[in-house]
Amino acid sequence: MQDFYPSRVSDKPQITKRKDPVIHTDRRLDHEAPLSKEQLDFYEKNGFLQIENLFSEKEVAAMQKAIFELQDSNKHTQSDKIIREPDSDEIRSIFSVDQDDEYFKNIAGDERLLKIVNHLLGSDVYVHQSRINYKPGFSGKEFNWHSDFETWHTEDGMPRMRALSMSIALSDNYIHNGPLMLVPGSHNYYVSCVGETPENNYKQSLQTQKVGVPDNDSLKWLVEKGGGLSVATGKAGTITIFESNTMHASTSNMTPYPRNNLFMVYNSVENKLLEPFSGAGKRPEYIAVRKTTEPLGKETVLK
Ligand code: AKG
Repeated sequence: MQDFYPSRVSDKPQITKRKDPVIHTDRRLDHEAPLSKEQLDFYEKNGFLQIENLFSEKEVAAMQKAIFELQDSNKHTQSDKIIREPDSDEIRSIFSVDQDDEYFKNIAGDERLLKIVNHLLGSDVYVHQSRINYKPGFSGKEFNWHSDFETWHTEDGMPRMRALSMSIALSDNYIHNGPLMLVPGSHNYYVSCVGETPENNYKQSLQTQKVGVPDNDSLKWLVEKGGGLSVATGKAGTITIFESNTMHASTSNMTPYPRNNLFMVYNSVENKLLEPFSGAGKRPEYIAVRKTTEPLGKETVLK
Protein backbone atom coordinates (compact mmCIF):
# COMPACT_ATOMS: atom_id res chain seq x y z
CA MET A 1 0.00 0.00 0.00
CA GLN A 2 1.10 3.55 -0.74
CA ASP A 3 2.64 5.34 2.23
CA PHE A 4 0.71 8.63 2.51
CA TYR A 5 2.67 9.75 5.56
CA PRO A 6 6.34 8.70 5.29
CA SER A 7 8.51 9.41 8.31
CA ARG A 8 11.99 8.44 9.57
CA VAL A 9 13.16 7.94 5.99
CA SER A 10 15.20 11.11 5.37
CA ASP A 11 17.91 13.02 7.21
CA LYS A 12 15.88 16.22 6.76
CA PRO A 13 12.56 16.81 8.53
CA GLN A 14 9.60 17.80 6.38
CA ILE A 15 6.18 19.29 7.12
CA THR A 16 3.31 18.33 4.83
CA LYS A 17 -0.43 18.95 4.93
CA ARG A 18 -2.82 16.43 6.42
CA LYS A 19 -4.55 14.32 3.76
CA ASP A 20 -7.56 13.13 5.78
CA PRO A 21 -10.64 14.78 7.25
CA VAL A 22 -10.57 15.68 10.95
CA ILE A 23 -14.25 14.92 11.48
CA HIS A 24 -15.14 11.90 9.38
CA THR A 25 -18.92 12.37 9.45
CA ASP A 26 -20.15 14.89 6.87
CA ARG A 27 -20.50 18.28 8.59
CA ARG A 28 -23.96 18.59 7.04
CA LEU A 29 -24.96 15.94 9.61
CA ASP A 30 -23.85 18.06 12.60
CA HIS A 31 -27.42 18.01 13.90
CA GLU A 32 -27.09 14.25 14.49
CA ALA A 33 -23.90 14.66 16.57
CA PRO A 34 -23.75 14.15 20.34
CA LEU A 35 -21.66 17.35 20.44
CA SER A 36 -22.73 20.92 19.73
CA LYS A 37 -21.70 22.77 16.57
CA GLU A 38 -19.35 24.89 18.69
CA GLN A 39 -17.69 21.77 20.10
CA LEU A 40 -17.32 20.24 16.63
CA ASP A 41 -15.87 23.49 15.28
CA PHE A 42 -13.42 23.67 18.18
CA TYR A 43 -12.26 20.08 17.67
CA GLU A 44 -11.92 20.49 13.92
CA LYS A 45 -9.93 23.71 14.26
CA ASN A 46 -7.71 22.83 17.23
CA GLY A 47 -7.42 19.03 17.14
CA PHE A 48 -8.69 18.52 20.68
CA LEU A 49 -11.70 19.14 22.89
CA GLN A 50 -12.38 18.96 26.62
CA ILE A 51 -15.66 17.77 28.08
CA GLU A 52 -16.68 18.05 31.71
CA ASN A 53 -19.29 16.18 33.72
CA LEU A 54 -19.91 13.39 31.23
CA PHE A 55 -19.39 10.91 34.07
CA SER A 56 -21.08 11.33 37.43
CA GLU A 57 -19.02 11.93 40.59
CA LYS A 58 -19.85 8.40 41.70
CA GLU A 59 -18.55 6.94 38.44
CA VAL A 60 -15.35 8.99 38.63
CA ALA A 61 -14.78 7.89 42.25
CA ALA A 62 -15.23 4.25 41.19
CA MET A 63 -12.71 4.70 38.35
CA GLN A 64 -10.21 6.29 40.74
CA LYS A 65 -10.60 3.37 43.14
CA ALA A 66 -10.15 0.91 40.27
CA ILE A 67 -6.89 2.45 39.02
CA PHE A 68 -5.41 2.57 42.54
CA GLU A 69 -6.31 -1.07 43.12
CA LEU A 70 -4.66 -1.98 39.84
CA GLN A 71 -1.56 0.01 40.74
CA ASP A 72 -1.39 -1.60 44.20
CA SER A 73 -1.89 -5.14 43.00
CA ASN A 74 0.86 -4.71 40.38
CA LYS A 75 3.49 -3.12 42.61
CA HIS A 76 5.81 -6.11 42.27
CA THR A 77 4.45 -7.65 39.08
CA GLN A 78 6.97 -8.30 36.32
CA SER A 79 5.12 -7.85 33.05
CA ASP A 80 5.89 -6.12 29.76
CA LYS A 81 2.53 -4.39 30.08
CA ILE A 82 3.72 -2.54 33.16
CA ILE A 83 6.13 0.29 32.40
CA ARG A 84 8.20 1.70 35.27
CA GLU A 85 9.58 5.22 35.56
CA PRO A 86 13.09 5.51 34.04
CA ASP A 87 14.76 6.31 37.39
CA SER A 88 12.58 4.46 39.88
CA ASP A 89 10.43 1.40 40.34
CA GLU A 90 7.20 3.35 40.37
CA ILE A 91 4.57 2.45 37.82
CA ARG A 92 4.48 4.89 34.88
CA SER A 93 1.92 3.10 32.70
CA ILE A 94 -0.19 -0.05 32.61
CA PHE A 95 -1.18 -1.10 29.10
CA SER A 96 -4.11 -3.02 27.71
CA VAL A 97 -6.42 -2.41 30.64
CA ASP A 98 -9.56 -2.73 28.51
CA GLN A 99 -8.49 -6.24 27.39
CA ASP A 100 -7.40 -7.50 30.79
CA ASP A 101 -10.08 -6.11 33.05
CA GLU A 102 -13.85 -6.27 32.61
CA TYR A 103 -14.33 -2.98 34.45
CA PHE A 104 -12.12 -1.02 32.04
CA LYS A 105 -13.59 -2.90 29.09
CA ASN A 106 -16.98 -1.52 30.10
CA ILE A 107 -15.60 2.00 30.31
CA ALA A 108 -14.09 1.68 26.82
CA GLY A 109 -17.47 0.52 25.53
CA ASP A 110 -19.45 3.17 27.38
CA GLU A 111 -22.30 4.34 25.19
CA ARG A 112 -21.75 8.06 25.90
CA LEU A 113 -18.11 7.85 24.79
CA LEU A 114 -18.87 5.68 21.78
CA LYS A 115 -21.53 8.02 20.42
CA ILE A 116 -18.93 10.80 20.32
CA VAL A 117 -16.18 8.62 18.86
CA ASN A 118 -18.46 7.04 16.26
CA HIS A 119 -19.48 10.48 15.08
CA LEU A 120 -15.96 11.95 14.95
CA LEU A 121 -14.50 8.91 13.18
CA GLY A 122 -17.57 8.40 11.00
CA SER A 123 -17.75 4.63 11.47
CA ASP A 124 -17.73 1.81 13.95
CA VAL A 125 -14.59 1.70 16.07
CA TYR A 126 -12.44 -0.60 18.17
CA VAL A 127 -9.83 0.07 20.84
CA HIS A 128 -6.38 0.27 19.26
CA GLN A 129 -4.61 0.82 22.60
CA SER A 130 -5.51 1.50 26.22
CA ARG A 131 -3.40 2.47 29.18
CA ILE A 132 -3.28 4.26 32.48
CA ASN A 133 -0.52 6.85 32.84
CA TYR A 134 0.05 7.38 36.56
CA LYS A 135 2.73 10.12 36.59
CA PRO A 136 3.44 9.80 40.32
CA GLY A 137 4.21 12.84 42.48
CA PHE A 138 7.95 13.77 42.56
CA SER A 139 9.12 10.90 40.31
CA GLY A 140 6.73 10.96 37.33
CA LYS A 141 8.80 11.80 34.26
CA GLU A 142 7.90 13.67 31.10
CA PHE A 143 6.45 12.48 27.78
CA ASN A 144 8.42 13.99 24.92
CA TRP A 145 6.76 15.85 22.02
CA HIS A 146 5.14 13.58 19.47
CA SER A 147 2.19 12.98 17.20
CA ASP A 148 0.68 9.61 18.13
CA PHE A 149 -0.19 9.03 14.49
CA GLU A 150 3.47 9.31 13.46
CA THR A 151 4.26 6.37 15.76
CA TRP A 152 1.13 4.34 15.01
CA HIS A 153 1.69 4.78 11.28
CA THR A 154 5.42 4.09 11.24
CA GLU A 155 5.65 1.42 13.95
CA ASP A 156 2.17 -0.15 13.76
CA GLY A 157 1.05 0.32 10.15
CA MET A 158 -2.00 2.48 10.84
CA PRO A 159 -2.75 3.68 7.30
CA ARG A 160 -4.69 6.96 7.71
CA MET A 161 -5.52 9.64 10.27
CA ARG A 162 -8.80 8.18 11.47
CA ALA A 163 -8.19 7.53 15.16
CA LEU A 164 -8.33 9.56 18.36
CA SER A 165 -7.46 9.39 22.05
CA MET A 166 -9.84 9.87 24.92
CA SER A 167 -8.05 10.78 28.11
CA ILE A 168 -10.10 10.66 31.30
CA ALA A 169 -8.49 12.62 34.13
CA LEU A 170 -8.56 10.47 37.27
CA SER A 171 -6.82 12.99 39.47
CA ASP A 172 -7.08 16.74 39.21
CA ASN A 173 -4.78 17.87 36.37
CA TYR A 174 -3.25 21.14 37.52
CA ILE A 175 -1.02 23.46 35.56
CA HIS A 176 1.89 22.28 37.75
CA ASN A 177 1.63 18.46 37.98
CA GLY A 178 2.54 17.64 34.39
CA PRO A 179 -0.74 17.96 32.47
CA LEU A 180 -0.97 17.31 28.75
CA MET A 181 0.23 20.19 26.54
CA LEU A 182 -1.24 20.34 23.06
CA VAL A 183 -0.34 22.40 20.00
CA PRO A 184 -3.59 23.83 18.60
CA GLY A 185 -3.98 23.22 14.87
CA SER A 186 -0.96 20.89 14.68
CA HIS A 187 -3.20 17.99 13.62
CA ASN A 188 -3.44 19.67 10.19
CA TYR A 189 0.28 19.16 9.47
CA TYR A 190 2.38 16.04 9.44
CA VAL A 191 5.97 16.22 10.59
CA SER A 192 8.14 13.59 8.92
CA CYS A 193 10.74 12.96 11.59
CA VAL A 194 14.42 12.22 11.21
CA GLY A 195 15.99 8.97 12.37
CA GLU A 196 15.54 5.27 11.83
CA THR A 197 13.31 3.02 13.90
CA PRO A 198 15.42 0.61 15.93
CA GLU A 199 14.10 -2.95 16.35
CA ASN A 200 12.00 -3.15 19.56
CA ASN A 201 12.01 0.64 19.84
CA TYR A 202 8.96 0.51 22.13
CA LYS A 203 11.06 -0.92 24.97
CA GLN A 204 12.87 2.41 25.12
CA SER A 205 10.18 4.77 23.84
CA LEU A 206 7.54 3.90 26.44
CA GLN A 207 9.93 5.14 29.14
CA THR A 208 11.65 7.93 27.21
CA GLN A 209 10.77 8.65 23.60
CA LYS A 210 13.74 9.54 21.38
CA VAL A 211 12.67 8.45 17.88
CA GLY A 212 9.54 9.88 16.25
CA VAL A 213 10.08 13.19 18.01
CA PRO A 214 9.82 16.38 15.91
CA ASP A 215 12.88 18.58 15.46
CA ASN A 216 12.88 21.93 17.26
CA ASP A 217 12.33 24.03 14.12
CA SER A 218 9.24 22.04 13.08
CA LEU A 219 7.83 22.24 16.58
CA LYS A 220 8.46 25.99 16.74
CA TRP A 221 6.76 26.39 13.36
CA LEU A 222 3.69 24.45 14.54
CA VAL A 223 3.44 26.37 17.80
CA GLU A 224 3.72 29.74 16.04
CA LYS A 225 1.20 28.69 13.42
CA GLY A 226 -1.25 27.58 16.14
CA GLY A 227 -0.77 30.73 18.20
CA GLY A 228 0.78 29.07 21.26
CA LEU A 229 0.22 26.05 23.46
CA SER A 230 -2.88 24.75 25.22
CA VAL A 231 -2.78 22.91 28.52
CA ALA A 232 -5.38 20.26 29.35
CA THR A 233 -6.00 21.05 32.99
CA GLY A 234 -9.23 20.02 34.69
CA LYS A 235 -10.73 18.32 37.69
CA ALA A 236 -10.91 14.55 37.94
CA GLY A 237 -13.48 13.28 35.46
CA THR A 238 -12.62 15.81 32.76
CA ILE A 239 -12.28 14.18 29.37
CA THR A 240 -9.74 15.40 26.82
CA ILE A 241 -10.30 14.11 23.29
CA PHE A 242 -7.36 14.61 20.96
CA GLU A 243 -6.97 13.76 17.32
CA SER A 244 -4.37 11.15 16.36
CA ASN A 245 -2.01 13.68 14.76
CA THR A 246 -2.22 16.46 17.37
CA MET A 247 1.28 17.26 18.63
CA HIS A 248 1.47 16.85 22.41
CA ALA A 249 3.80 16.36 25.36
CA SER A 250 3.86 16.70 29.12
CA THR A 251 6.51 17.69 31.64
CA SER A 252 7.80 15.86 34.71
CA ASN A 253 5.77 15.99 37.87
CA MET A 254 7.84 17.74 40.55
CA THR A 255 4.86 18.25 42.83
CA PRO A 256 3.49 15.92 45.55
CA TYR A 257 0.27 15.55 43.53
CA PRO A 258 0.08 12.47 41.27
CA ARG A 259 -1.42 13.01 37.84
CA ASN A 260 -3.37 9.93 36.83
CA ASN A 261 -5.09 9.67 33.46
CA LEU A 262 -6.82 6.77 31.71
CA PHE A 263 -6.30 6.72 27.93
CA MET A 264 -8.33 4.86 25.37
CA VAL A 265 -7.35 5.09 21.72
CA TYR A 266 -10.15 4.39 19.28
CA ASN A 267 -9.51 3.52 15.66
CA SER A 268 -12.00 3.27 12.81
CA VAL A 269 -12.76 -0.32 11.73
CA GLU A 270 -12.04 1.02 8.24
CA ASN A 271 -8.49 1.92 9.26
CA LYS A 272 -7.13 -1.34 10.67
CA LEU A 273 -3.40 -1.90 10.99
CA LEU A 274 -1.25 -3.07 8.10
CA GLU A 275 2.44 -3.97 8.17
CA PRO A 276 4.51 -1.28 9.96
CA PHE A 277 5.60 1.34 7.40
CA SER A 278 9.08 1.40 9.02
CA GLY A 279 9.71 -2.11 7.78
CA ALA A 280 10.58 -3.16 11.36
CA GLY A 281 8.70 -5.92 13.23
CA LYS A 282 5.19 -5.47 14.59
CA ARG A 283 4.79 -4.18 18.12
CA PRO A 284 3.07 -6.50 20.61
CA GLU A 285 -0.70 -6.84 20.77
CA TYR A 286 -0.89 -5.07 24.15
CA ILE A 287 0.40 -1.86 22.49
CA ALA A 288 -1.20 -2.16 19.03
CA VAL A 289 -4.29 -4.31 18.69
CA ARG A 290 -4.69 -6.45 15.56
CA LYS A 291 -6.80 -9.35 16.82
CA THR A 292 -9.79 -7.90 18.66
CA THR A 293 -11.04 -5.37 16.15
CA GLU A 294 -14.76 -6.16 16.22
CA PRO A 295 -16.86 -2.97 16.33
CA LEU A 296 -17.58 -1.90 19.87
CA GLY A 297 -21.25 -2.39 20.67
CA LYS A 298 -23.64 0.10 22.14
CA GLU A 299 -25.06 -2.02 24.98
CA THR A 300 -22.28 -1.99 27.60
CA VAL A 301 -22.85 0.28 30.61
CA LEU A 302 -20.66 1.27 33.54
CA LYS A 303 -21.10 -1.00 36.55
C1 AKG B 1 0.15 9.78 24.81
O1 AKG B 1 -0.91 9.29 25.17
O2 AKG B 1 0.59 9.62 23.67
C2 AKG B 1 0.90 10.58 25.71
O3 AKG B 1 1.83 11.14 25.26
C3 AKG B 1 0.51 10.73 27.12
C4 AKG B 1 1.15 11.86 27.76
C5 AKG B 1 0.80 12.01 29.20
O4 AKG B 1 0.24 11.11 29.83
O5 AKG B 1 1.07 13.09 29.71
